[in-house]
Amino acid sequence: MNLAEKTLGSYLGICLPFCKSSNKIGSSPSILGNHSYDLRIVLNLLYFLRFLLFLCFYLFLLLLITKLYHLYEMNTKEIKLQSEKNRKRLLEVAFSAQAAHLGGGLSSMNILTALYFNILCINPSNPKDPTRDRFVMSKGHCAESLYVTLESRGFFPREWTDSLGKFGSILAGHPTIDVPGIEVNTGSLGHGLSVGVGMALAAKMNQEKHKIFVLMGDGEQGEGSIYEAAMAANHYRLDNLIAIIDRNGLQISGPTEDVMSLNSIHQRWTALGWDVYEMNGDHIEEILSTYSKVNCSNKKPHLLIAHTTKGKGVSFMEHVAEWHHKIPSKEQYQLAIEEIDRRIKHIEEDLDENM
Ligand SMILES: Cc1ncc(C[n+]2csc(CCOP(=O)(O)OP(=O)(O)O)c2C)c(N)n1
Ligand SMILES: [Mg+2]
Repeated sequence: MNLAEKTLGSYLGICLPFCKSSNKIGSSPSILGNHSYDLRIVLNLLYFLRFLLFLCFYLFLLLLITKLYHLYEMNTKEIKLQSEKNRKRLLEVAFSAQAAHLGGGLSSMNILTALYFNILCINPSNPKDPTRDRFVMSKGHCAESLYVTLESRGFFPREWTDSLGKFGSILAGHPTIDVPGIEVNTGSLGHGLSVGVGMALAAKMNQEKHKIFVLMGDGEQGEGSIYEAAMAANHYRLDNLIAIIDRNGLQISGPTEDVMSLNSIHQRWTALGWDVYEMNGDHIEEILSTYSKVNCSNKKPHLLIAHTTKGKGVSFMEHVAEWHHKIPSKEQYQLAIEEIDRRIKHIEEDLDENM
């Protein structure tokens, strides 16, 4: 055996753990006989080719994973962009109607966009599809944020949202079932979860696979009926029910802890038998990754506590209680739009670069 064969043999021995006889190449002439060097070289070449083939396969896998991750990232950025566009639209319709709940609408915008553009299984061209996931906007005072989300997802035309606050508009100040995509009339706080429990129980009884999502406010947590619903959800093991609390720390008149302290929402709901998660609701990535951990067959209802910022996305509205229901002046409105436009431009440029 010459040096070249030895080197190639040991090289293949190291690089080809999957080649059963690679460690014997070049060191055991008995396998092939003494005068079969040519055959051995052919065999070595074949092993080498096999090595190349595996290498290509691994490289291809790596490429595929990178591509999928890139697609995931793009998807997240596109949802972020949509959320910013919806924030802008919310301000437009609020300013034109001279009415809206901006603070809580802005804090829940990322949650709504993540739900409607990624999580919910829905069909805007067939809003009553029996297999659809159900969404209940229990914090119904933030109707305008739901309307702009439904508009952007194609449930109804832009003109409907433009008519908000005008005589004869189909869109009322609180959600009603007259509007395609809206499942329940809400606005009186504390009722959404009870309705959601009923929907989840009905789905279980009918052996239907859809899920029920309920979005509540943190101030809303002062409503006692929520805890009756929470107990029933645990009793009936409604693992098809996902409740979300927009934990923005403020309610109508000030901090939730001053108005009616909540202490640990996490411990409270865990004690009620729920499967509880906490996430940064201002981050689309975290909303999506937290939701991906939810196991909808663990016999427990799920609660996602979304830590958010009331007034998120408009600096002068953030963490300020009065923006719960206040409408900006013309100057404030322009400032807010400029701020959101800057972010939209930034995300769009980022998306263009990565195309
Ligand atoms: C039963 C009931 N009581 C009072 C109100 C008046 N109200 C409207 S919004 C609101 C505060 C809600 O605060 P929160 O749940 O924290 O909502 P967000 O901060 O997300 O806007 C109150 C008390 C109501 N809509 N329903
Ligand atoms: Mg709140």
